[in-house]
Amino acid sequence: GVISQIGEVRRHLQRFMSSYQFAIHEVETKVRILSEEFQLLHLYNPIEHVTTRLKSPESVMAKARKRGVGPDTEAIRREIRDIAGVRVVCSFASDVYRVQQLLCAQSDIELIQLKDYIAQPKPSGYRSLHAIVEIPVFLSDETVRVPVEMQFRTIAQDFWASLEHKIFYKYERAVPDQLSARLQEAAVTAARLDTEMEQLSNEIGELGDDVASITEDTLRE
Ligand code: 0O2
Repeated sequence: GVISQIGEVRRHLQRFMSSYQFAIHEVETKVRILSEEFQLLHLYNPIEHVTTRLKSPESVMAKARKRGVGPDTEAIRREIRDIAGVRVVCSFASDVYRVQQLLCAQSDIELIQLKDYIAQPKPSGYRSLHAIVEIPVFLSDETVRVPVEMQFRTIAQDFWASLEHKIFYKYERAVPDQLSARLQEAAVTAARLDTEMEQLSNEIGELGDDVASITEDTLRE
């Protein structure tokens, strides 16, 4: 009857959403392993912190509707690739690229798309490196390839983005011009701080050097 049909749809949706939660666990573990290994081996950790988020089924459906994607989970899996999100916040701008390269060089990760909003900031002033990756999730009866949206950014970029995000929602996406202009300026200031901090750390030496050579070694293998 209808009740059992509803039950089945619900189980299907639960299974679908849990594959994204599992993908988040996989990617988060990878980042944590890199982070702990750096700490152990090199007494330097390029990763400040990691956060994750899973889109709610409601906002997945809302996005699908907006994009004209049919309600079937296969189309959604194909078209909506930010259901699972992992954000990696690094100390320095160069670490952002190195950590992204190290992760995406892992043999079970496939890089689907890379968007460099650090080299080309968004009009808002937003800076981050975005990667859509696909990772296999091994379930009891099948293996599914699950897309995960990864954002790599510096502490300063993260600080800026979190405030901008709050303002954006507070004004319901219609931020007054003057405020937008100040946010853009603040983004430039944050970028300048990143450059200065990186130069300082390079001048002190040691920091970062190890990471650079490790990245090269790993990527050569
Ligand atoms: P939330 O609330 O963080 O989840 P799409 O995501 O496919 O609709 P696009 O252009 O492919 O659009 O994605 P994009 O712009 O590469 O990345 C989207 C995510 O990046 C956003 O997710 C934000 O997390 C972040 N982002 C992009 N632009 C900005 C910005 O100007 N300011 C801030 N603070 N964050 C930004 P969501 O789902 O939009 O929001």
